[in-house]
Amino acid sequence: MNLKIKKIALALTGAAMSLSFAACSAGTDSSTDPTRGDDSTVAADDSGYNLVPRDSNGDGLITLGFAQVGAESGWRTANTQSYKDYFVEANGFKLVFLDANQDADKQKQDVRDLIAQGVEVIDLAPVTDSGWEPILQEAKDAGIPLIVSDRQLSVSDDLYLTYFGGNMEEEGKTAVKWLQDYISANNISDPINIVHLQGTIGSTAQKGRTKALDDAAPGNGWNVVYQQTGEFTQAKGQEVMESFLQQGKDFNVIYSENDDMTYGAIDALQAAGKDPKEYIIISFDGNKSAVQMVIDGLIDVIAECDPLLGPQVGALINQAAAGQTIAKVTYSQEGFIDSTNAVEKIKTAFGS
Ligand code: GYE
Repeated sequence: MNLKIKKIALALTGAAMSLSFAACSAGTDSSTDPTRGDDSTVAADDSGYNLVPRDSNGDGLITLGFAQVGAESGWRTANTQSYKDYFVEANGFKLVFLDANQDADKQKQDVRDLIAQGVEVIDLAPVTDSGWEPILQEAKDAGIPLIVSDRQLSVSDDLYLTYFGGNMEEEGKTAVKWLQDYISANNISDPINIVHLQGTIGSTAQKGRTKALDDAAPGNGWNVVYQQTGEFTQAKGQEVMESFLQQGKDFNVIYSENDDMTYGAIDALQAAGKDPKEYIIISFDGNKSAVQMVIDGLIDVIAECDPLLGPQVGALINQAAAGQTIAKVTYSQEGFIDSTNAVEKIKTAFGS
């Protein structure tokens, strides 16, 4: 039997939900005028990495080779579009776009292809975080600066120029703190049994969000009754949820590491004749349709993750090209969306 704790729970006030965010400001300035191609503008960063983007072929544009993860989610579609919109000639760029189709091995070949093509800067949004040292060293040896975006890497930081994107563990902590606050504000004493849909295993988006829940569950007395990857896709999220439902254990919370898997999980619940409103549903990203589901009471909270990185990465490239030292790591500004702010948040939500 489901515990239906959500049904008895009261809406939280904004005050009870005030969380502190560890996000740093991007601090970028797209108005910077790059001094492209002038060797005097090289600035070494703290790690000793001293390659900066430049117009090495003198065509007046910087060619960015973007090694993208794939097209698995609404977040990803919005992320790709933001690069395609920003990295255009009118902004001083050319874009070479390669899609790894969520395949970590293919993506390593993609980066090698970008090096062979002689692009002037590489942006790598890594599928997974490991095995990158040789390829990053090859880019460095070829004199091509490399930016890591969206997901981080477990490599020494003297192998890349900068990281720009979300702080995945902080996003997970935001979600976990929301659940703690919700439980205490509503005096919920029932056991908390969590279904955990994970993202692509080995991506820092999965590792950080999973770590936050795994770290918090024992101390809070929460049981994670199912934990499996849904690979950040709606279809897989639905399939995994269907198999959990068939196994028949009780649960009252769903912690789903992106909106697309959440849509799939909700479809699976409904197909099994269950009412999603009777579960506490926690999601990540903040697509417009997911924010609408918060307004409709289907999703309870979304830990935000900003996909619109193109202009912000562009500003960092321009700053580095102008010889300014840029931070090794810059995290996006991120919060959460629940019933207290969804009506406001939907006005600026990304995607459809
Ligand atoms: O949350 C998910 C996507 O790496 C932050 O990847 C990104 C994640 C995002 O497929 O929807």
